[in-house]
Amino acid sequence: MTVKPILTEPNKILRQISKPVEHVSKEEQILMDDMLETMYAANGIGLAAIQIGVPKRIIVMDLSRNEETKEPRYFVNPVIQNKNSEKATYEEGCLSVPNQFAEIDRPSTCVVEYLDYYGKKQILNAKGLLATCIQHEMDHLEGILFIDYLSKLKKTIILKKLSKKKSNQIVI
Ligand code: K1U
Ligand code: ZN
Repeated sequence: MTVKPILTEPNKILRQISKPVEHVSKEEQILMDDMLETMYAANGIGLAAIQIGVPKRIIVMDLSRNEETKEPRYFVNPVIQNKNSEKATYEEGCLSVPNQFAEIDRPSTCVVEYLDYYGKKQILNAKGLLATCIQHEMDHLEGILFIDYLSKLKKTIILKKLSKKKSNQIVI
């Protein structure tokens, strides 16, 4: 398993719409293993393939945040079947928007249909942080970041900070 570099905003690749996976093969399983390793190394709870530059509709998550009792979850071609009209607010972060956090409203529960690590169809009834995280990750598949839900002013401030940080990182 390989830890891959995570793309950060601003980056056009993060704005791509990811493509459905035709068949869950060894290639996709290796990708999911690498994504999980990358997510753990960055102390995240979720990661979409596009965040490591691969435009496939694949997400990994682990909300356990416990070294001993890992609970990895794999989602291939996830589709939301049902969303609650009631909203829940969480302070969200994103490994592609480093060190920035904001309260975002999303449907409080959702039902997601997807293929698992072995290509088997599954249905998830999600609530709480699980519902927030899967919706955040599914946004990545559409090229959407949580900062897109903020006011224009807040988004501009964050993007300026991230651009400045990137230009300071360039070594000549
Ligand atoms: O980059 C990502 O998409 C992963 C992201 C997932 C996420 C966190 C919180 C709410 C929605 C989606 C992260 O893992 S951010 C870093 C993190 O570990 C974290 C931040 C806030 C709460 C819990 C974890
Ligand atoms: Zn994210």
